[in-house]
Parts: sequence; C-alpha cells; structure tokens
Amino acid sequence: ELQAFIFDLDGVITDTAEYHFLAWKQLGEELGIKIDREFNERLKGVSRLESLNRILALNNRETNFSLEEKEFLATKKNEHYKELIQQVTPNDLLPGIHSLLANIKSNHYKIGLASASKNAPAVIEKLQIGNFFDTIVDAATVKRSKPDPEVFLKAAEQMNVTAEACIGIEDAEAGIESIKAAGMFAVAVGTNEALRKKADMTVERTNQLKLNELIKSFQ
Ligand code: B16
Ligand code: MG
Repeated sequence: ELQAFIFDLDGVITDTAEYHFLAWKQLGEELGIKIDREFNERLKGVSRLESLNRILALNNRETNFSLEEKEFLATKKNEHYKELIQQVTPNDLLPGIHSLLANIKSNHYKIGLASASKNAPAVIEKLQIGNFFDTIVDAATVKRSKPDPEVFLKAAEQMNVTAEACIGIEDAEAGIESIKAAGMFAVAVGTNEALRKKADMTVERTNQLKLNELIKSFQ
C-alpha cells in the first residue's frame, strides 16, 4: 500500500542545475577548462567532488590535484553556488509542483526529499515549501551517491515506511537507478529515452505529475 512520496530536488522541484552550471563554469574558466550546458547534463545528481573529477577529466587533469586541492576547488565552487541560490524564490518552483505537494499532503501521504545536494535545506527554505516535508535526508551523511539506493532508503527509513510503499520521483538516470535499486516505484520526469526505459512511469514535464495518476499506476 502506498504511503510515501520521495522527491529529488534539482530538476524535479526546482531547476538549480543552472546555478550549479554557472558556478562550475566559472571555476572551469579559472582552471582553463571550458564547460558547456551539454556537459552539465552529465553532472546532474552527481556529488560535488565527483562533479569536479569529471570536469578535471575533460582535460585529463583529475590526477594533477591532491584531495586537499580538490576540496579547496570544490569549496570555492560551493561558495559561489551559495551566493547564486540567494536569488531563489517560490516562483522558481517547477510548474505543478506546489499543487502536487499540497495534494499529496492533504491526502495524508508522507513526503521526503532525497537530494544529493548538501545545500538542499537552504533551497527548500528559499522555495518556502519546508512545511510539506516529513523528512529531508542530510546529503552529508550519505556515503554512496546515486545510483546507489542509500539516499532513497534513508528517506524511507526516516519516515518509518518500507521501500515497497514508496514512489520515488527523479529527472536523472542515476536517480532512477537509485530508486529501482531501493525497490521503489520509479517515476521519471523528462524526455530522455534511457530514462524512460528504466522508470516504471514517465512524464515529460512536472506539470503532468498528477496524484491520481501516480496512485493508479503504482497499483
Ligand atoms: P551540492 P539532486 C544534485 O542535486 C545536483 O543535481 C548535482 O548537480 C550536484 O552536484 C549535487 O546535487 C551536489 O550538490 O554541491 O550542493 O552538495 O539532483 O540530487 O537534488
Ligand atoms: Mg535531479
């Protein structure tokens, strides 16, 4: 029986990917590495340090830096990112998300957040939707990033529900893999063919996420 919905943040609730992109792009420029929006797609759902490694790998430089230097660079990117997300307002919620959250809540299902971002609580606060969430997984406590199921399993555990009673919603391939590996029903948002194949249900855009249809396809 369905008991909870677990959301990804970036790409499902709001589009912070653009801010991550701008912050990585600037760091890349300082290192002489050019990053475009297409490459940025490959950073979605990927942790901060792993993102940096993928960027350095563009110029075969991932082994040129010590872990300490990489942490310094990642922190620099994050300081810039934190500045950028100050601009986030409730207007930045993706279409249909506010009413979906309200609808889920009034039907007494639980709601969790399974984001890889350590900045997720700050973004949720800026969007003014903290009241909808029964739990937000602290990304700093997650050892294995998506596609590992850890973050989704943690969200379920923190809400006292079993994985089989959860619907997970994601926009990234690694995220859908994570939901499936957790043993949950996976809903994908997007048009990517690989994403559709791995998910149990797909919508192209967030405003097509309707509670009654999600419940129906879960059953
Ligand atoms: P931070 P999600 C992910 O969020 C982003 O998609 C990814 O681009 C980012 O690197 C990651 O969070 C870590 O974020 O540097 O803020 O800790 O899609 O899992 O909500
Ligand atoms: Mg995402």
